[in-house]
Parts: sequence; C-alpha cells; structure tokens
Amino acid sequence: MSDQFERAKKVIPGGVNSPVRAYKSVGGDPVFVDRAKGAYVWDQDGREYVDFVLSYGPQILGHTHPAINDALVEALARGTSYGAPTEAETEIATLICDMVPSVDMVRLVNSGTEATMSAIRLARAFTGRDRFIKFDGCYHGHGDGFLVKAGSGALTLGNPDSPGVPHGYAELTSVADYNDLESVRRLLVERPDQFAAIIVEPIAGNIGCVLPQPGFLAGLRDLCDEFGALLVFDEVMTGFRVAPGGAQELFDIRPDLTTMGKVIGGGLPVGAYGGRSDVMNLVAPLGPMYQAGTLSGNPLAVAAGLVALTELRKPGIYDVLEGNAAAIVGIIEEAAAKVDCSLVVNRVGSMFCPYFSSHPVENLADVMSGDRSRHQVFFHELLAQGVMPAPSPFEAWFVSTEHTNEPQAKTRAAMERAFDAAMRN
Ligand code: KE4
Repeated sequence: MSDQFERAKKVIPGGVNSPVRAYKSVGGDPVFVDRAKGAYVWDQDGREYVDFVLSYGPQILGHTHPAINDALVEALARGTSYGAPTEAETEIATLICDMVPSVDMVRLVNSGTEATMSAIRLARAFTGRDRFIKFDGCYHGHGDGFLVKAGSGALTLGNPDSPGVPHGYAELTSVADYNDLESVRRLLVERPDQFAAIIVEPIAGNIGCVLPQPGFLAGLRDLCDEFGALLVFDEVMTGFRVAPGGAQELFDIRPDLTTMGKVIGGGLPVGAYGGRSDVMNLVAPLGPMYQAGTLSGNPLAVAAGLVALTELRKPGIYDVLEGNAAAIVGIIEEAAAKVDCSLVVNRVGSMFCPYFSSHPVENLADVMSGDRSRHQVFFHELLAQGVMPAPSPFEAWFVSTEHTNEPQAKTRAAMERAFDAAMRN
C-alpha cells in the first residue's frame, strides 16, 4: 500500500472523502492527484494521466480553465463568503432558467445530494404525499430516502441499503426497474394517491451510461400526470453535459422539478434544484417548505459556475464535445475489435461507458452481467499506461473540450495495450 494511502487511512475513513475514490471495485491503491490541467492530471511523482474522471463530471471545460481561474482570483479579492445575497447569484439563476427548459425558478445549494433531498421534500410539500419512486441502479446522492434498493427483483418496498437509514424512512421509497414503465405503473396502481414524485436520472449515469429506451421518459411524464405525482429529473450529471439544457432538452421532456450540480459549480461545490414556479413558490422564505444553507450561493463557487455556463453557451462548444467524445469512443472500439474483445460502449454526448458485454446494455441486469474481472485488468493496465478511467464499471467516463489530438493519441496507444492485457486475463 502506498504511504500516502496508509497515512490517509489513519485519519479518514477508508482514506478517502468519497467511497468511489478508494478503488474498492477495481482493487489496488488509488492514485493521489497532485495537480491537473486541461485533459490531464498528475500524481505526486509527476506521472501524467489522460483524465476521464474529470471530478465525475464538473470539469467539462478541462481542468484549470483560464477564464474560470481568472474569475476565482478576481472573486477572491472581494472576499469568500458573506451570508448575504449577491448580484452574481441572480445572474447564475437567470442563466440556469434561460438554459434549462422547465426551470422557472432555482435555488442554489452545495451538492447534488442537497439538491435531491430538497426536491423530494418540496414534492412532498406540494402534493401532501409521502412516498416516492426511484429506479434500481439510479443514484441520487446519500440522502436517507435514496439509499434504498429493492431486494432481488424489481418491485418491493425498500430495505435500507445503508445501515443507519430507519426502516420507517426507507419504507417510503419504492424501487422500479429502469426502462420498464409497467414496473412503475404497478407501484402507482397499488397506492394511487400516495406518491409525491418519481425521481429518475434521464440517462442512468450511475450504472455507467444506460440510455432511456424510446418512450420511457415520456411514459413517466404521462404516469405522473395520471397519478398526480411530480416528475423529478435528476440532472446532476446530465445537466449542461449532454446539451445546454441537459437531457430534458435532448429528449424534449418537461419535468416538474430538476436537480443539478457538478458542471454548474465549475469544479467548486454547487448544487441546485428548480422547476415550475407554482411548485418553487413553496420554498422558504417565499413559502413554508424550509431549506437553507450557510454557503449556498457562495461567491467563489458562483463565480466559477457563471464562467462555466457562459463558456458552454458559446456557439460550437457542444460540437467540440461531441467530436472529442466520438473520437475517443472510436479509439476504444477499434482497439477492442483488434483483439476480438466483446465490448459495448453506450454514449450520449460527452459521457459514455464501455461494458465488457456481448449484448446490448439497457438496464441494471445487463450492466451486472458484464465481465468484472476483465474490466479490472483493463482498468489497471490503462492506469499503468497513463490513462485514468472511472475506477468502477458502474461509473460514467467523461470527456472535456480539451480531450483533443494529443490526449486522443495517448489514449489510443494505451487502449491497445489495455485490451490486449484484458484478453489475456
Ligand atoms: P453529490 O452530492 O455527490 O454532489 O451529488 C450526488 C448525485 C446526485 N445525482 C446524481 C445523478 C449523481 O450522479 C450524483 C453524484 N454522482 C457521483 C458519481 N457517480 C459522485 C461521485 C462520488 O460519489 O464521489
């Protein structure tokens, strides 16, 4: 074990401040990052990696983007946090409302978890109902009600996935199968007037990258209208990533509430929830639904987020992201084909996931049937070759505007070695 990891484990549970960083699902010691720039990160020994983690999504413009850095330096000179409203918060809220089709009003918080917790509380306040539906394999942060997964099979009242979640809490969460509208209808019919919301990742980015089947999202919209529940799109990952207006723009669906995060902080801690004004009117101090935060709308985070969103509105940015991501996925597929490796790559815009599978990957069961040991060899060989993929077969890979020729060439060289090693496994 690396000395760094050894020392970290003495004072931080598992040596990391977020579990996925510990490499539990791929084995070995995590790389400790020392610095980053553009498409690259470097470890403490100066080893360079082409980075496909990108902080799990925020760094869509690449690390240390000059305009974001300049905005942070400028904001720093004016202070770090006031506990008072600022003009910049109005600016970023206006930008979010302009960019995200269904959002009339938005509240900034400090993480995606805070955003989803608040959105479900708001849906409960608006409908006067307590239950909500999530999907197996979808992840909405570590709020108690979300750490629930059905037992085997698709439909059951939840049992806490994590100790510490009171059964009474978990019981209010029902779990359906992603891409299976019937599994949702069955839950709603069983308790027709008890569900406040259906929350869904419009692209399931926490089981890699599983796309909604045609009609799935529209079907959820119709079911919510039929049973009086709110449709919540968790776009913490897909927001501003797959299109300027997120997955709801891409698939032309209007949810009632949207949760956001990652990209909107430009690499600093920001989450947000927003949606229909008649629903958002319930949020304190305008309405009775309480939600607050000392550092919400923090001047540094807002300064970085404003630049990130402004850059993303520039013409051609999403074409660059699309071009880079298509090139990278092409490199991966070519390298796999060279060694006859059964590989499926699901991609939407600049997020994707390679699966060691010989059949389409359209739901959690398909994801779980992938070859985990081959993935593990693949992951470590890539790392050895200077490429840093997501350290789990259930995490999406991300591409930035900076993943251009040189990072692509370095990725190509590493991929061929990694697939060769995986096939010898
Ligand atoms: P945070 O609380 O981690 O900011 O956001 C929670 C969250 C909510 N909704 C979706 C769709 C998310 O993907 C996330 C967080 N995503 C993970 C990556 N799969 C964060 C990485 C981590 O947990 O360290």
